[in-house]
Amino acid sequence: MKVAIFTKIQALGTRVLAAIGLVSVIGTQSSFAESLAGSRPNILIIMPDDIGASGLKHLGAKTNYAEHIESLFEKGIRLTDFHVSPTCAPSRAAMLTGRHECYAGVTHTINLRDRMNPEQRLLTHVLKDAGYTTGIFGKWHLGDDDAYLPNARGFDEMYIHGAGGIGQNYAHSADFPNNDYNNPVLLHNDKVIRTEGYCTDLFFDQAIQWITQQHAAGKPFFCFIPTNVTHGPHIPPLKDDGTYYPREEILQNLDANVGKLLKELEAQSLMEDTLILYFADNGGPSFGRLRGSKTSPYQGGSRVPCAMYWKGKLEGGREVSATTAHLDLYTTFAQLVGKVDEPVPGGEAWDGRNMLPLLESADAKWSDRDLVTHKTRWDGSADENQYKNASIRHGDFQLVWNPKGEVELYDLKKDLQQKQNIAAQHPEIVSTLKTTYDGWWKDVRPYMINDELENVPAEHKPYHERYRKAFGEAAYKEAMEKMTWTGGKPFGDKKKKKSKARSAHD
Ligand SMILES: [Ca+2]
Repeated sequence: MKVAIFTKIQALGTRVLAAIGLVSVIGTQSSFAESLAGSRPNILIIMPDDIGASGLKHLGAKTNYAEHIESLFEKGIRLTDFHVSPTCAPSRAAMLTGRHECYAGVTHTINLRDRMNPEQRLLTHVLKDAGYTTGIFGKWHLGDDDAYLPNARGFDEMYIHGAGGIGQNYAHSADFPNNDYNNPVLLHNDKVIRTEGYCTDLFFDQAIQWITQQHAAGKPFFCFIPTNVTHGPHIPPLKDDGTYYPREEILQNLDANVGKLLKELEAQSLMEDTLILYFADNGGPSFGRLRGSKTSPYQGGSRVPCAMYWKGKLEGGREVSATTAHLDLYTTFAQLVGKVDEPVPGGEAWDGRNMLPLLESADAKWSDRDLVTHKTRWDGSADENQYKNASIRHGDFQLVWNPKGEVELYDLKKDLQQKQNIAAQHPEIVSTLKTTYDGWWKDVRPYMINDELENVPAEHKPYHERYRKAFGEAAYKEAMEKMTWTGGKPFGDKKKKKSKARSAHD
């Protein structure tokens, strides 16, 4: 069956590639080494929010706030053309489903359009079927109602904040009222809990405790740590004297937590049995290397640092320049944990692939692929936005529809920063890529189940209801009176209005 899956991917890839005439390298089944398939390591993903290349000296950061994170890139495999979605909820949906996020109905980060289709089979289900135990510590952002929470979506353990960030308060996407990065109220499985400590410390400490328990019980685990930092507002840890550390401490604190986790894995002799992934959830600071950032259809919106470290198993310090993506993790992990019969979600040329061959061998062949990016988050109808803030990649070429809907073409091999629009010189490539994109849109459009929702209430805040039920009406009323838009201190209190602050970390 394993052969059948690979053969299907290759056949699809070959057919599409041949059709558009942009073939560069085509892999064959016989060239794939498969020594990692079925090796069943623990899997650990650290995915900070909006972090981009912050703190990473090898990608141009001027100051080193991230020595432990950087060490993963030094000791592990660096994927230099790894892509995620341009914003938060979409990236999570694509990673968990192995397909573009629109197939899961996720077309926004708020407005109930961040709710991942509850019918969808997820990566967590694959892993659980393979005997893994699964835990999430941090930011979920794929629906706040009970039926959408991680515990209902294949996670055995859940220790999370609500909505898209601690303290967020949109009409249909709200965290616990007046929540803060320091001493946050969190949802721990079926309990609403008050905590003491800084959010990132809490998420990592809980993850370490959980990992220790799983290890003691002899269970292979999937541990997902999607932190809310470094998304805005940028609220740093609180000192004992009631003042705050500098804003840079947010990243230093994150790095210290990564260091603490790595040290703990080493102490428990888990390093040789654990595949560790680190990547940003969407585009962010790139120090001028890439055009655009979060929400952008250009490379800066989706191309993010990604390291994969597995002590003794993956060749350290090697770069993988093949075009890879978060939507490859579903099928890659299915193979890794021995679920070799797991169907490839979708199975189209624009869907996820098994990237194990790239991890196993520097000589692995990897055919060019169709990779679609869309900002989503549109106002108005989906169809009005088919050709806005979108792009399709194949090989070195990326076709972009800018915010005005104008067509641009870039050769990334010659022009990674996307300064030279060569659409006029290559009408045949524009036409071929557009045809593929149109096929993708036609295929995915019926899956956008959260667009055109009917009878949407003016407000919908499940975390407010949980707070009220847990702590009573008086406590809820008090929290509501104190709450600012951001819900955070000190920046929320000072601004008293919607914050548009973006990460300024370098
Ligand atoms: Ca994000």
